[in-house]
Amino acid sequence: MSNSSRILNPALRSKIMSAEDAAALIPAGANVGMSGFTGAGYPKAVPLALARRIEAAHAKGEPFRVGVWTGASTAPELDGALAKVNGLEMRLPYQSDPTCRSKINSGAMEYIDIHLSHVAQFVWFGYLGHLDVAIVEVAGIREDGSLIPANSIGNNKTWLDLADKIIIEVNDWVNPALEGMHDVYYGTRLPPFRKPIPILAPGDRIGEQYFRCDPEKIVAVVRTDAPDRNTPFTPPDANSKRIAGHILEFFEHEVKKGRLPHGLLPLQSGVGNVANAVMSGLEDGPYDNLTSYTEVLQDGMLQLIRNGKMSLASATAVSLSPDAAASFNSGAEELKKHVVLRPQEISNHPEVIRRLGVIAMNGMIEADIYGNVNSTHIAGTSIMNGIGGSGDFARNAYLSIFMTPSTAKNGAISCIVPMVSHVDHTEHDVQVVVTEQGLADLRGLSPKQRAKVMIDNCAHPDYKPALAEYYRLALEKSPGRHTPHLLGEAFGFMSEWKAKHALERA
Ligand code: 0RQ
Repeated sequence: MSNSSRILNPALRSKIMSAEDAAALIPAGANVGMSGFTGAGYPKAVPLALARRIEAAHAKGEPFRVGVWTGASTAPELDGALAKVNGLEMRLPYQSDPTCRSKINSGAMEYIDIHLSHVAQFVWFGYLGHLDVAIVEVAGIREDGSLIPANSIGNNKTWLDLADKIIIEVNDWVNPALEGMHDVYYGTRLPPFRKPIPILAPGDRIGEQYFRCDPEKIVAVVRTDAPDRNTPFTPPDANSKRIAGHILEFFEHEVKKGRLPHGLLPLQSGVGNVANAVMSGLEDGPYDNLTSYTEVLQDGMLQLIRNGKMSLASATAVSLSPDAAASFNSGAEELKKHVVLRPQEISNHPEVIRRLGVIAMNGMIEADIYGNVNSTHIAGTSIMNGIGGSGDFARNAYLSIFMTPSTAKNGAISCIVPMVSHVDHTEHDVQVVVTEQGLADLRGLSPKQRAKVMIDNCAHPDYKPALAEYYRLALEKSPGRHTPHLLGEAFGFMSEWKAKHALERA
């Protein structure tokens, strides 16, 4: 299908222009809501043109920065390009771009890390200020001006509803057969007028296939033909396979105990090596008719659908390797029976997650001996990516699992620590911790009982003696014995490893 036949509304066809002309419509200081979620469905041309405009303004000594709000992480053409030219005043919610990360950590730009289910409602509540411009990638524009979503939905509905001006990118690369996969819910209201979200099963459709959009607000339509940024697939390494093995054994145990049904419960899983290893493990496992209620559909889940092991996946975006993306694109027609893409405030909605009884599996940076989890900060001060949807799922899940290799940086740092240097998920939201060493089932345990299981089952043998010694001393000298700690020493313990790591790197 050519771009012109993707733009069926005559009034909007007359607004087709270059990315440069569209970027010229964005004023300095604007808050810009952009589409994009884990490298899928982000605008490919206008952010790059905006970055060039900002660079030119800076060369003339004119200040020019914007606030950028998205669904989640995007790509070098968006976050990377704008961060590189110091064009970002404020960025929210989740990012994973190296340039953006280094600007945030050097203090050159502001970043707000927000639960992904909170973003849209915070904008509606007026917590984040006014949204001036929306830039949204779509698969096509229908005759009546409604928009066919692309490979992610994220916060696009909110951006289109609330922005003063809208720039639409129509991407020819997206398979038009995607039409019908989306479910855009228009039933959300502001308190006190909210109603239950009527999703009773992961595949329930409660909304519309298209974005409604006031054509009067659309100031530019830009044509593109460019693939999403897809992360190459790396086969699971030995540690990921071991972590996956512990989780699958645990599932079997839970089914035997009658705490999980035979088809398990809807799965949520992050992206990356470990998540893919768990999904590969499920392929050979005894479970059929699996479902997921998750944020992103990654390679492993797509494979489970293809093999008939997973009947339904609900997400807000795809996050695929180039091969899987090609397969997703070509198979869109068939996949529509098995995949629903929703706005992120619905894919990550606490009410639905709690009702469906989701099994949440997320990565982390470190956990402490009492089960508090740090997902976002290195050594307590530098951001890695952000909390993403992990908090939406962890707090409301039927079973909340966090996983990591037991050490980082070639063994120089233990990921099991006395006290986490930053808390994203409190001990109350963490039920199971898994490393390649083993699995700590923290359910029903007091803090002191948890400490023993964490050290025994999850810590690396190189760090087990030091952790056990810390705990022994804390038990002896801590002023309170409910959650024994030696506040003066808890972080000193880590500083020692970090100093050792710095020495090794020097
Ligand atoms: O750094 O790349 O410089 O080597 O952290 O660690 O082991 O590659 O693991 O890619 O799975 O990421 C928590 C960041 C894990 C991710 C986190 C260093 C390590 C490496 C990455 P290098 P790995 P992963 C659904 C849910 C929050 C969002 C979320 C994340 C880098 O899972 O962002 O869960 N989670 N979303 O070397 C120092 C430690 C370290 C450490 C790891 N203890 N100390 N460095 N690293 N542990 C998905 C979405 O929301 C979209």
